[in-house]
Amino acid sequence: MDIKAVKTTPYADQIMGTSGLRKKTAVMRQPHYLENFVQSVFDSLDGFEGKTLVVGGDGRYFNKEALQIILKMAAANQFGKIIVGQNGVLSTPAASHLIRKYQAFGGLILSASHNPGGADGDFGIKFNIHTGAPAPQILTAAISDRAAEIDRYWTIEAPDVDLSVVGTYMLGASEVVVIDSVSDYVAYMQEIFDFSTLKKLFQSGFSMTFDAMNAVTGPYAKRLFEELLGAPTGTVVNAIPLPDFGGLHPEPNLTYAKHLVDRMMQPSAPDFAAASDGDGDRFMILGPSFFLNPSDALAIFADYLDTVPFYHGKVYGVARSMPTSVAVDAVARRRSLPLYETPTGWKFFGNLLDAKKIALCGEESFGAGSFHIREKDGLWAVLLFLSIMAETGKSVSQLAHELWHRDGRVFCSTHSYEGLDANDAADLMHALVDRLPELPGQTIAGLTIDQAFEFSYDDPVSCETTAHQGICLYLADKSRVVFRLSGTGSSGATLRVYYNRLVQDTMRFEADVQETLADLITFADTVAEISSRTGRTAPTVRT
Ligand code: G16
Repeated sequence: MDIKAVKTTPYADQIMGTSGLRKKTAVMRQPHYLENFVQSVFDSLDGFEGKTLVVGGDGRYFNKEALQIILKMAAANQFGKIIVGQNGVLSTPAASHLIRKYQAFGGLILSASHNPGGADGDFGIKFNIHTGAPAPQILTAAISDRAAEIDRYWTIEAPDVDLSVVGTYMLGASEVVVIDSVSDYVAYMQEIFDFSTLKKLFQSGFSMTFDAMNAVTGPYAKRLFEELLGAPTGTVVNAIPLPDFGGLHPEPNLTYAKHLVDRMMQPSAPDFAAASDGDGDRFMILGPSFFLNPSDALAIFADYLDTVPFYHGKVYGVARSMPTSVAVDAVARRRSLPLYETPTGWKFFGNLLDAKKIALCGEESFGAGSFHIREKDGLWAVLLFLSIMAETGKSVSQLAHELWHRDGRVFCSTHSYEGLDANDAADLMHALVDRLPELPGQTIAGLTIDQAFEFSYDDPVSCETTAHQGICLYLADKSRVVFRLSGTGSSGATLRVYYNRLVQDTMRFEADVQETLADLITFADTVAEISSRTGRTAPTVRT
């Protein structure tokens, strides 16, 4: 085998964010850019020679070319076996599952998740460790440090591997195993959920739309819902993964999946609708004329997880990211479950899941998951919700109302200001941090601040501390406003402002979310000077 060292020079911007390295596709395609990052990952790991690496991506533009580069580098770096999804495609949850199932050393997942794709869109790459979890903070820091000084990478001279045909190929001394992208994951879902009960749901005339948003979940959803559960052909829409997602922004929320939301507001709406994102780890759930907030979905999952036999006796505890609404906290209290509050980013749940401190975790950003893998899992969330509906006979709206009547309704919303000037956004955050000591006790825009602090997380398993994870302002009525900068954008900055208010008065449960939060929204604009500092009078996305 002709292994060669290629000389290179570092790029200054290979710093991993909330979920791996995400950049404009054109940035990723610069000479040696991807190679530098991949070699920095390998150089930051120990003892992988002869072991297995799982590789795949969400099929976006540049996926195939990037995979061939990675396969050759993995062979040159002496991985023994490389498992890759057919045509280079693996959803993020499927990749996490494969790492665990085949006891791989780790995996490289190519995706910029919910970010748009195409030549002018975004591309991303992340490394997941042997548990299937995203690389922890300590490793991502080491990778970025290595990338800042890298001067060579290893590759081999070899023809491209044919990824279109399932089979085993040799690449230098390494075995490349091309597998069906869908089968292992679908078989695992059949282990977790009772497919005969779910099949009966569809046989009873239950109607559903699943919008794959021209992204990776199409083939998985077709196999699950149409082939195995007997939902009619056409239940899965936008089912063919396209390199540019057909121009759709593959982020299931009220703004970017508006076409689905509009459909669910029609009298002809099906009983249930769901959508997933670019790499299949997010979910959005709707009922007829009803949007289920992801924080409420997490609370419902916590209430009903143990009705699924796979989880009997294993609901150890639950976790949510700090900006996620406190709806799940009430369920945890009611059911005497330990509750953990982590920073934004799935990597913070890994230790809690491994240590069996939690069975379930989730985020306001349309993510939920359990110990079945170590990533959030959009299709699992949809199957779990369908299982709960089958078990209880209740609709999406009924399950949400049941939750509100038990625990009160937590009105919550995330406002994202996308594409801000990075300096303006950083200045806004710094100015707010500087004022934190003086804020408690002040009344601003009619609301009195009770507590003001920056969120810091002490991992109870690794004992590591992660500071500066968002600014929290608690008001006298226990409402909460959180400010943080997104770590998943590829240019400029995105400011996220998270609103949270618990309402116990049942007469107010049907109120409009934004109206219910209006005074908090005015408060946030005033205290953080959002409009004057950014020039924006409204967010880009409200969820
Ligand atoms: C990623 C992370 C999530 C996080 C989300 C938003 O999701 O895995 O944990 O909540 O980004 O992060 P941010 O607010 O920093 O943009 P995904 O689906 O993009 O991988």
